[in-house]
Amino acid sequence: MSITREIINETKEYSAHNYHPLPLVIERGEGVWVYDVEGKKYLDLLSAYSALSHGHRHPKIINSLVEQASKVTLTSRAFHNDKMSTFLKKLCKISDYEKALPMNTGTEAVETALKAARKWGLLKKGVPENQGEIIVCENNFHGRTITIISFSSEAQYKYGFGPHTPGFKIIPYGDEEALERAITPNTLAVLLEPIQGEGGVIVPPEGYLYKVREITRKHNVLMILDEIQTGLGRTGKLFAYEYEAAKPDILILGKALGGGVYPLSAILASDEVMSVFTPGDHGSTFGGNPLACAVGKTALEVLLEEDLASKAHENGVYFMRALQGINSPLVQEIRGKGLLIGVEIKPQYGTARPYCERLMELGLLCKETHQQTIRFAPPLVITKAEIDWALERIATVLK
Ligand code: IF1
Repeated sequence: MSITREIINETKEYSAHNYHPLPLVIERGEGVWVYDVEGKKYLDLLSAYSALSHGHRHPKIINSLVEQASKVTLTSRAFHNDKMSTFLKKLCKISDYEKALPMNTGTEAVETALKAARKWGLLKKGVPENQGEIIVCENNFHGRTITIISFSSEAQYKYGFGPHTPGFKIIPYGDEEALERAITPNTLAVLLEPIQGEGGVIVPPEGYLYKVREITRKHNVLMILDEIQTGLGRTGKLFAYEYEAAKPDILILGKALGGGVYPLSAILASDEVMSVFTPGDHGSTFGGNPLACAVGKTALEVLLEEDLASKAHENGVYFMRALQGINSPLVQEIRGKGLLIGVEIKPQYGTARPYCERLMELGLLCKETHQQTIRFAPPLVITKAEIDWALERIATVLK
């Protein structure tokens, strides 16, 4: 029996079956390439759902990880450490916010943003306790905790996990009138993604984010943008909100913030909003740990030094144009921005999964999202030559 089969069997034996992975076992990663236990090489077009924007094991980021690991890795927030403030200062300067609150996973950062909005509603907007409402969009994906799946529109994410958390209202994505109609005097915030990743790489109509910003400002409602997937260069700008001058009241970051080597997330907000948190209100064992902050600071430096946002813009345009150029009869639509691209397969040609399996055989790793869409999200360090290598194989499968 092959070592791949052995490891997959052992995984089936001892791991919960909460995923359905492609049948390959990765043992090493370098830049945009990964190698399986049989020594086969693959081009990573998923980047761990956009957490590997810097590529696998970026030398400067690994260097920071190793260097900090030789000093101190964890202090808890019961004491200060010498890495958190410099990281948060850099993060605030880059994103133009006054304050940051560091967490670990994206889900935790989303929960932190929701708590900030609820307490802001009570203390600053004067909405009576437990009456506050937060508006979210259909087809959202913001994480997997019980509160967050309570406002998912995906039945599978909710089934069996009730009772669900109250206080949320779901409206259609991309429809600012629906938002205007949904706002009441008890509305605290609207939470949305600039582009819906898991939803199938759904890009909203031009001007939508700007109108959301206008409407929320008019009604004294917080705009919260989840840029865990779209942020940090992925869509061709540092933050996707920059396309429409729709700077949110709370910006949520994660994934690539940890440089692909360590879980790191954060929310960014004004002093006014962040001041709702007083000592002891909220926290986390690993939040703001020196190892994560050392890695995070280097991840931000590499992001700017290598201008990964411009690369994502330029290579994204190139990649999408070339995909259009294949003129595949199987393709319903090609959507996306920068290097966050979705290729929707027409239903009569089946679901996206078999195409991902075929692409894997040709050495390309990607993942389907919501049945019909193949998501291409390579590391932002990918070169045109590597994109061409991928396009040859994609054309073969999509012909
Ligand atoms: C899974 C999806 C992507 C996210 C946005 C918050 C989070 C995510 C916009 C939570 C995380 C991951 C989670 C992972 C698969 C992947 C995913 F398919 F689930 F939806 F990327 F699209 N906001 N997305 O995309 O961050 O706690 O995971 O760090 O749960 O299967 P996290």
